[in-house]
Amino acid sequence: MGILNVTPDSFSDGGRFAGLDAARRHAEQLAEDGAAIIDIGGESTRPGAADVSESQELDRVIPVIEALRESIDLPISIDTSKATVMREAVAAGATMINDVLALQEADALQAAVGLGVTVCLMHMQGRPRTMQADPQYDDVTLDVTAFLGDRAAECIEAGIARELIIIDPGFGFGKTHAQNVELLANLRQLQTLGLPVLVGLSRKSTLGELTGRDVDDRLPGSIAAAVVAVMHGAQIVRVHDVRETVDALKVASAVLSIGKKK
Ligand code: 9MG
Repeated sequence: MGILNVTPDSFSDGGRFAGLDAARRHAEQLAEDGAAIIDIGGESTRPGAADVSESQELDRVIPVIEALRESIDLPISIDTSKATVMREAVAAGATMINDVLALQEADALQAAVGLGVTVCLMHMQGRPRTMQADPQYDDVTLDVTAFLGDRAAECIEAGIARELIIIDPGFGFGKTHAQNVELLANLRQLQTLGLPVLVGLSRKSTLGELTGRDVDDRLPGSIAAAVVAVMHGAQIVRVHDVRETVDALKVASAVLSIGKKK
C-alpha cells in the first residue's frame, strides 16, 4: 500500500503532495513502483496533529480520488475517520476505507456497512493530540489483539462481511517505542483473529529511535520493519518508499514460499 498524503503538514513527506498535479504524479509513480493499493489521506494523524474540518478534508481528497480514478488502475483507499468523507470518497471511486479510529466515530460504522467496501480497522490508544503522553497496557500485544477482535466482531454484527475486514495494530498510535518493538516481535498473535493484517511503520519515530536517523533518512529502517512485519504474518504494508520495499519483499516472499512448501 503506497501512501499519498494530501495534507500540508504530513510529518514524513512535508506535505509535498498537497497540489492536485503533484498528487497525481506521485500516485502514478507509486503505481509504477509496484504499489497494489494507493492510500489517500487528507488529515494528518501524526502525534500532536490538529483536527481538520470535514469540508477541508473533502476539498483535499475528493479531487485527487476523481483524478486518480481516471489515470490509475489500482484500488484507492481513503484514510479517514469521518462518515461523510467515507461516503463521498467511495462515490468518487475509492474502494477501501482505512480508519485509524476503527469506525468508532459517529455514523462511521453505519457508513461502512452501507458502502460495502473493504475496511481496515486500526488500534489506537487515545487520540493523536495526546496519544503519546503516557500509553499504558497490561500486555500490549494481548490488549491490541483483544481490541481488534472486539471491533471486528462489532463490525460483523452490524453487517460488514468478514471478508471485507483487515486489522492493523497501529504502530506509533498511543504506544511507546518499546511497546512498538514488542508488538512487532509478537505480531503473529494477531493472526489468531483469522483476519488479514496491515502494518504501517514506514519512517515512524520508533525507527528513528532505533537508528538515530531523522525522518527523511529512515529508508533502511523502514525496509527492515516491512520485511520483519511480512515475515511475522503481515499481508499488507503501508509505506512511502514503494519501489525499495517491493524489492525487499520479493526477497522475503521467496524465502517464505520455501517455508510453506515444507
Ligand atoms: C493513516 N495511517 C498512518 N499510520 C498508519 C498505520 O500504521 N496504519 C494505518 N492503517 N493507517 C495509518
